[in-house]
Amino acid sequence: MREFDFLRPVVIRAATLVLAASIVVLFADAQQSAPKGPAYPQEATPNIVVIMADDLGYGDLSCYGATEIQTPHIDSLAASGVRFTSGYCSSSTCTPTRYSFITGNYAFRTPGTGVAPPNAPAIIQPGSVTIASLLRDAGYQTAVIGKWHLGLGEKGTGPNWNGALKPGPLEIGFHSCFLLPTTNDRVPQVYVDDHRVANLDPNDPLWVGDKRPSADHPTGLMNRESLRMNWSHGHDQTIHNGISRIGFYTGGHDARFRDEDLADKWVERSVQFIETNRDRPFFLFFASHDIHVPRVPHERFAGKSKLGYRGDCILQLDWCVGEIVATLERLKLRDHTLIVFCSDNGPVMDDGYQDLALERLGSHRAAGPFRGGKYSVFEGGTRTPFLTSWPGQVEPAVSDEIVGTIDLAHSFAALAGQTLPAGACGDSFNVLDALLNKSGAKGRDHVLQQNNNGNQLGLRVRENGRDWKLILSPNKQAYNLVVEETLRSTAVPEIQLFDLQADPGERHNLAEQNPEVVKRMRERLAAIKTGEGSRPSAQ
Ligand code: NG6
Ligand code: CA
Repeated sequence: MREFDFLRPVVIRAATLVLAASIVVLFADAQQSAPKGPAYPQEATPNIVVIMADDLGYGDLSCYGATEIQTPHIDSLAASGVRFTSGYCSSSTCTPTRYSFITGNYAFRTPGTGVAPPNAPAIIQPGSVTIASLLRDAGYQTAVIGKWHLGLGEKGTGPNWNGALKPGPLEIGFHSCFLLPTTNDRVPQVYVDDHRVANLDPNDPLWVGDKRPSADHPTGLMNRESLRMNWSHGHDQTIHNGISRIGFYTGGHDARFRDEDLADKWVERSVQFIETNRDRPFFLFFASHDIHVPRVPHERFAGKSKLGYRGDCILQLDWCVGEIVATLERLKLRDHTLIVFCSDNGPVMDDGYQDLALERLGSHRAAGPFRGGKYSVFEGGTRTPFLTSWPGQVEPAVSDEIVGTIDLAHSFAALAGQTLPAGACGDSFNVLDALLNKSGAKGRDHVLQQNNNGNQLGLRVRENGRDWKLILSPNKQAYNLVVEETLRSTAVPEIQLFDLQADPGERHNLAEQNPEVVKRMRERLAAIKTGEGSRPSAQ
């Protein structure tokens, strides 16, 4: 009866039995007139929390086989639910994966959905059907907290950093947002609270640009010896918190955050959101910046892993998951909440800073058994940790069904009793039963993987007990190295075909021996590319 807690002080102050009795009557009345429950049956509309990690690889968690690092909170989430071994994000970089997660459409269909620069305008147009708008229309309170990286502001002008920052998440279905606007390595290092930069002093306006603003503006290029974390490629522009970034900015000093505090802030705001909405269905997109560069964990995690800053940030991410789960438990919401844990792309070691990720790697294999990582359409780029947990509703299991972040829009809509408007979320499959591990439930029969701008595509097809993987690289160039190597583009054959069961590490190109399979898969890929969407009409 927590909704009547506010009556307690009144009861204590009640001096007479008469008053106490009248409160009892009032209380009974309130119970009588209270709605019988939310508009949707409790069982059918759990709260939904999507925790999306940044650049976390298949092999980065102890529940996925890592031995050099322990992730107890994420492991217990896995033990309480389904651990997918074929869970995907749709791209091997951030912006396109997030675009397709939010819209249910493959990013390659929409030009301009590659990694967004600091002053990018909103990439998803106001009024679009999104995972958030679908759940909002089903009666959910919706919020995104953490990394956005899908642009803010009008086309043509981009973000109005000193005014109203819109359109953005609030114009596409989120009731509230608290954001890192792009990435922690892109300027500016400020929080966005709904439509405003938080704590911005109007007398110290924020300027963001891609040209050095003045001759005396310190940069990582000119002041390298002053940096606390050196850059290795890119990241040599404006310096903040002793670390140089991508892009330039001035002003907004009161608004600037410390990198060390980001994780705590996401958790603090998420706990507030959950507490505020404890009595109604909510959807929280918890978009962690961990373990993206620059990897700057809070002091209490620094040096706590064997793997250097990269490992320390994994510990920090694990802590965040533990805090969210603990909050749900404290509020007795755990059995009424579906949690999905995923990543936005595969792992990378040196992504532009000398943070010893490669040097401290030891025997850790961030992409697990897979080849490639971030930027790649080998499995390591898009096959990532993927967990679902809903105690009492989802039987714990390990599942090899194929599911992806792009499917969450349609699957959650189904969970909340919404039908998709015509033409919406055209690449999002309803794999709800597979996500909930219903007996005999099937996931996808194929999954498409793209690189940042979609000029390299991979297609995995599961047919007759086989898992074929086709990779088309029209430019014959790709970031297709194993993740333990230094990132660079190399020459690759235009057509590659792998048998994922026999060769999960994608080492043996079978294209020449299997022309029929290549032909069939190319036709299938062409059909997915040219159609408006790829969801079968039966879905
Ligand atoms: C690249 C950056 C990389 C990272 C990536 C986006 C350089 C040299 N590299 O351009 O550091 O920021 O973009 O990462 O600048 S993502 O996870 O948000 O997609
Ligand atoms: Ca990422």
